[in-house]
Amino acid sequence: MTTNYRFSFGPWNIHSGSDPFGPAMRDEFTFAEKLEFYKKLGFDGVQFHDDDVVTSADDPWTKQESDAKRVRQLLDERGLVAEFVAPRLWENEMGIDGSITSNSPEARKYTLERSKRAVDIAQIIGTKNIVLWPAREGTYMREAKDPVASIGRLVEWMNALLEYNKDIRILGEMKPNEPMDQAYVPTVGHFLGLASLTVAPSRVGALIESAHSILAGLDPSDDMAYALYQKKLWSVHLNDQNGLKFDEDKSFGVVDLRRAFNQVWVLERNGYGQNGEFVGLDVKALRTQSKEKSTKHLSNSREIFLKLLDLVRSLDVKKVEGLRASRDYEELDLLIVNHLMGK
Ligand code: GLO
Ligand code: MG
Repeated sequence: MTTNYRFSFGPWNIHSGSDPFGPAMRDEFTFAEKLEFYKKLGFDGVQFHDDDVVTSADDPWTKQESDAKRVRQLLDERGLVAEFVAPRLWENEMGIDGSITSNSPEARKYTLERSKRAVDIAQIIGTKNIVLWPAREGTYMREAKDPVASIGRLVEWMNALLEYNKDIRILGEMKPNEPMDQAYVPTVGHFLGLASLTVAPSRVGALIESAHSILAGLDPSDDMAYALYQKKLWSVHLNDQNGLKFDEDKSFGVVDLRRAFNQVWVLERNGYGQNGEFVGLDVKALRTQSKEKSTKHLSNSREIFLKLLDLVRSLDVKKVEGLRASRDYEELDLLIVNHLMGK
């Protein structure tokens, strides 16, 4: 069965170019303008934070509900679908020291209430997927929190949401660092270990971002394979990363083509996308781009994915198997590199 891949990104992936060291370099497109780009660039899925959907996640529920219904209408009118909602727990001052793992009972209460509203928002805009990127669930210094209690709090948070709505699925998007020095659940392996301790392990899976695996010193395609084997790879954030530095969110494949090829290979060969999973691209336009040219990172990433897909599909599998059997990995190296070079 040939997979017809569907692509997604979030409104934050079209942005004004500010970074921790300098202000915006281009005007922000409005949300309505951003929505118009999706189909034009070849995308069908929209990823959301809770407050990408509603004006403020702290507004009274009646206001949030009408905002969410309006967004649902905008999506329906454009033939777009919501892929997931992620509560943006790391920007509110309540989450200054983490949200789920905060030492403050008040902050944890806020977090749970807000997360339940994110579930309600997801229901209105038509998705069952709740993404947990636990941005500040870690420490800058080890002594700041109780590390064992923190793991328990993450499980309790998942249990509360899984019980709150029996239809939702939780997708953990793990990242080893940034903004924190050390995250408590740094990799997909750690997260899927916790998934099995929840009240509904079958509704807990993963979203794997290439850069996050790389920052953990791991190969993204192997991380994806680990989740695929468990039938728990429910979304991806493809992008690229030049070594172990800050999360660069470069266009997919622009740093290491072979590493990107291997991600497409593992996805394609294991039926990713056949149950409606999206190919998400969590990429950022370079700060130097002009406003008119600030969506190229999205179309380029999609194009690179599709070209690598052609290469995966045209690779001589028999040859690969023969070289595996004869353990001639030097020849296999050359085969792959030649294939990537179109030789
Ligand atoms: C940052 C993450 C972030 C998430 C997004 C959705 O490193 O990749 O962009 O993907 O907030 O959870
Ligand atoms: Mg991401």
